Amino acid sequence: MSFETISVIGLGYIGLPTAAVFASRKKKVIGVDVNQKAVDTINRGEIHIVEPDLDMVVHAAVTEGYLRATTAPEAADAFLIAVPTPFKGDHEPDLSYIESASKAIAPVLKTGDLVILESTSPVGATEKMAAWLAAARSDLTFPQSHGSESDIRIAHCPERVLPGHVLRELVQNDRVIGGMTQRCSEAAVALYKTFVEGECIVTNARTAEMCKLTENSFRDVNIAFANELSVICDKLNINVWELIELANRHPRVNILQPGPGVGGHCIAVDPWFIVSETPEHARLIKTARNVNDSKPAWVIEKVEQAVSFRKKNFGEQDLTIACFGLAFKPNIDDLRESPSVDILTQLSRRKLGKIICIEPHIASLPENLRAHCELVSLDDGLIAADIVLLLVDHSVFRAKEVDLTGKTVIDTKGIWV
Ligand code: SAJ
Repeated sequence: MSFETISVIGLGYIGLPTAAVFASRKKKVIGVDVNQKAVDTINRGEIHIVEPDLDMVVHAAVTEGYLRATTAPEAADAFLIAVPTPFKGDHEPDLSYIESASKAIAPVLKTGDLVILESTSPVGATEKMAAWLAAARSDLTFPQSHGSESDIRIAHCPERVLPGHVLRELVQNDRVIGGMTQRCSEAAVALYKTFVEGECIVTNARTAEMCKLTENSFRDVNIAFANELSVICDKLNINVWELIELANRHPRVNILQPGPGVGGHCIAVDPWFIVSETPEHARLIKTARNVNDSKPAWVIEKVEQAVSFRKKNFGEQDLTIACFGLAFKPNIDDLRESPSVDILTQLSRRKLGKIICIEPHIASLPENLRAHCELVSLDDGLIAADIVLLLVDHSVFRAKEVDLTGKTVIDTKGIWV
């Protein structure tokens, strides 16, 4: 099976690196995105997202002529759909981007083409995608009606890469390949073998969908355990970090780290796709989500208590609250879906004092945060702070020798306590 031309639909955090890696293996790649600005940026050999080294790979792919972006789908031998799958207000998955992408590529499909859904999806989404494609192209046959003999092959192959390490993990991670038929899986394996050095393990589409949701739910449940422990330990006056370190010395215990909440675009979203399908049975998964989602409110309460304590006992009025770290996790500059941003915004609304923030990974604050606080350097933040609120365990914070005399410290990551 040879795939001369590969089309990637959705040029975001997963689609663009995937397109670039195929192109770096000298495949002709057509990237498709509805965002004209993103398309123009990529065609200039630049990138619109933040991911280490991606700029170089995209620049090389575009200048060597292997990668080209467009807003209108064109014929290809394989199509990878990597569009967002957010949830709606009630935590129900929103498949509208997959539906639009399917309807957009349907007119250019031809016999022998492979369509892969890469977006993290609720169980059954690949079958829905197949149905949308079939409805649009009655002249072609699909696996749901014609099995292995179908004109079009369809599979779900979820991405599992860690933001910040995408280019390495795309190549090295094992890949779960869930074809709608054996032949679909074989085609998908052949495609991924272009660059995947990990194993390509074959299963069916529903299991592949559930596998991705399970991986992120597993992590979410384990982080919730750590977060719950941190709240319990605070009540019992026990240092949770010491506790976890001790417990983890047991050969079969491996507790994760508590924090200000769970951010990012995956772990806080994907477990809901299981809950919404099986609400009566996904009790633990749902509780874990709620435990993690309630952690920012707990942190805010701690700050409120600290402010009233200082006002009452020291008569201080103009307190400065310094928030250390805004990114959704350490050593990255990605502020999207960050619990720290949520905490900072809510603190400023409560008018508890002057809010300043320290985020060494960004040069300036995004527009929506400028009204709430000022971005200062690590040293200036440490000098100005009455209340030190540590929200992200960036390496630069860990490495800093800090003198916190006279300050109230709320350390959600346990590095300065
Ligand atoms: N976090 C904690 N305590 C921990 C570990 C993480 O509070 O011990 C927090 C982080 O600070 C962050 C959030 O959890 O706010 C998520 O961070 P993460 O590093 O656990 O995960 P993501 O969202 O960057 O990437 C995850 C990965 N999934 C798993 O590790 C199972 C990645 O492999 C997936 O590809 C990605 O989701 C995705 O796209 O689904």
